This record gives sequence, structure tokens and C-alpha cells, in this order.
Amino acid sequence: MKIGIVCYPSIGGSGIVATELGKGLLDRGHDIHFFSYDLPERLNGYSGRFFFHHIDVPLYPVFRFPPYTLALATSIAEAAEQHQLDVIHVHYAIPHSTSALLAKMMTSFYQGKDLKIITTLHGTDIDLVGWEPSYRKIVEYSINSSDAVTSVSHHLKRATHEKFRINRDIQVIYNPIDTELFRPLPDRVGPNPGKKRILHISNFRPVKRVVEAVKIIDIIRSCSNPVELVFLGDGPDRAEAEKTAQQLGVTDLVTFAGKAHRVEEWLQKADLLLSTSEMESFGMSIAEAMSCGVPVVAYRVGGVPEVVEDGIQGKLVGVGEVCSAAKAINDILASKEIWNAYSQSARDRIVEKFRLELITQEYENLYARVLKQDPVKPCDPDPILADLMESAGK
Ligand code: GMT
Repeated sequence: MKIGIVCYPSIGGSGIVATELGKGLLDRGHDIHFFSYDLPERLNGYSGRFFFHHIDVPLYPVFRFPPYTLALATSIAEAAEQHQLDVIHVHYAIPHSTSALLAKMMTSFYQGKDLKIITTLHGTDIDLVGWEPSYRKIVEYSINSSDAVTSVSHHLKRATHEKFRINRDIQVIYNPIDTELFRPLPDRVGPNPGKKRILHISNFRPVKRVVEAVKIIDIIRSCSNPVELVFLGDGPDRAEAEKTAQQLGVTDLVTFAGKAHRVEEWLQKADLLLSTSEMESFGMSIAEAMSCGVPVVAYRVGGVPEVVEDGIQGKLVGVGEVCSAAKAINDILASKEIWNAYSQSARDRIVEKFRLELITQEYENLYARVLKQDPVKPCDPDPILADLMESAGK
């Protein structure tokens, strides 16, 4: 198949999912065209044979806000015509899904061809940005008008149905993990001797509650296990986390290592992955850590319990329960038996349920099914109109 993949390029879950999936599809012999405003992070140094379409958004003095959505739509439509693409798979609804719909209309108009659109919902495109009144209606319309829609967890599927008026099925397909790249070190037999390393990976946005990770380390230092906390990533709340570390007197235990390019190497050497996010529809860094055999302590939110099972691959605690999180970390790091059991189970779970080959096959099946589907009119209005008329008493 000839497949277009649209994503954000920056270090972040949805871009990672899109590129990992693209690589999986390349391995299976498909032609893959990536569309983004920069080369996605995980394609850097990748030598597979893919096409990259750079979205160029010309600046013009009249534009206060350059119309990226239109430039993307144009690029997709032109590539679809030039390369005869079969399917466009967009990651993150805003604005990718809308751009793809415009491209679909253009392809129909100019070529009389039905370009199939698949939208994968990732999280904040539904429950944060997508829920802004300025975008709500167009997000709803774009979801309803796609040829197929997937979400990365059951939690996100439920949230989408709760928030929006969706007149179609949403298929849950979990995120893919490259279990060959994210694998335990071969000679690893337990937690590191001596100081234990806790990793926290994020873009330091408020939803990640990074300051609480520092507070957790402050609590653990009074326990018997010597620990250190390494933050990977960067973003708006980093300064506050640094300030908190100073105020609590734990600067010698906390490292801010910035954006890491070979995350797998950090994970392989870590003893535990800590997630303090107040929302994760899936939690890519949690799954990648588990794939490396690293136990997890996380807040019990969103789709996280679909990835890590409480008491089997790690521990889940309530949002903001820093004392419980500290105790859970200490319990895991203090016992070689518990650590080994969690570590093995974490690796097994990812290989069994989330490995790249398996998830790639699920998407491949979806593409094949959609290609056989009859063309849908953009947003079949019937159920929504009927509903509207009923509520208007007509
Ligand atoms: O919302 C974000 O944090 C960004 C977004 C992304 O584009 O990176 O992350 C979301 O998608 C990831 C990939 O599916 C999930 O692993 C994250 O849990 C999800 N983030 C949230 O739900 C907050």
C-alpha cells in the first residue's frame, strides 16, 4: 500500500507513535510518506526508504497566524495525486484531521478518487485542545467525516464519546513499541547495586506535575535506599522543578539531563520509571520503560492502567499521593524478588500486547478494510441532524 502519515515532529508521544508505526510498515514493504513541518525526531539517522514531505508555511505580512492547516492540506493532496497514495493516516486530530479532509475533497474534485482518511486520537487533541470552544465543532466534524477513527486506549475512546457527538465506531489500537530496540540489557539480573536510578521522562508541561517527582525524591531519601532522580526532557515547568529541588535541599539527588535522543539507553540502565502525570491517555514512556524490563510507579489516570497492571509490573497510586508513591518506589527498590518479578512481567506484557509487529498488523488490517469500504460523504449528517431536530422539538 501507499500510505501517508501525518504527525508532529517533536519529541512527544503522538509523533513517536506515528514514526514507529511508519517504520513498522516500511519493514512490511509498504511505501510510506511522512508529512510534517520538520523531520520527526525518530527518523533522524534512520536509513529506511521513506518519503518526507516538508510542510512549508509561507509567511506573509497580512497573516498574523500562518495557515498551516491549508499548507498541509495542499501538500497531502498534491502528494496523493503525484504518488497515487491509497490512505492518509493522521496522528492527533488538530488540525491534521481537518487538513486531510480538505485533501480528500480536493482529490475527489481533481481526480475523481476517494482518498481514505484515518484519524488516530491521542489525548489532548480530545480532552484539552480539542475541547476548546474555538475548535470543538471542527474536531467533532473531522472525526465524524474520517473513513476510520482509532484511539490509543479504551479510556480515550470513552472520553471521546462522552465529550463529542460521535456517530461512528472508534477502534482502540494500542500504541506500538519497538521491543527490539527497547529491550533489557542482556546481563541485567536485578536492580543496580548501590544508588538506584529513577527516571522521569516528560515535556515538563503542567499536566506532568514534575514538581511532585522532586517531592517524592525528598521523601524517599529518608528511607534506606540511596536514590537519584534523572529528568529527561525539557519544557515550561523545569525552572519550578529546579527551584523546588533547591528549596528541599535535594539538588545533589536530582539531575536535569535535557532532551535525550537515545532514550532506550537511559531506560536500560534505570531502576524505575516514575510518572506523575495527572492525565495520560496511554503513556508511551511507561510502555517503553516496561519493554526494557523497568518497573513503573505512576498515578492511576486515563489509559495508564491499560498499560501497567497495579501490583504486577509496578504500582499505581492516586494523583498527588506523593507519600504513597514514595513508599511504592521504596518497596520495589528494596526487594530484589519484587523488582525481578515486576521487571520480567513488564517485558512480557509489552512483547505480548504492544509489540510493533502486532500493532502494525492491526493497522494494516484496518487500512485494507477501509480501502474496501464504500465512499462516505463527508460527515454523514443523518444521526446528528435527527438528534438536533429532536432536541429542538421538530
Ligand atoms: O498530550 C500530550 O502530552 C501530547 C501527546 C503527544 O502528541 O505526544 O501525548 C498523548 O499521546 C501519546 C501517544 O499516544 C500518549 O502516550 C500520551 O499519554 C498522550 N498524552 C496525554 O494524554 C496527556
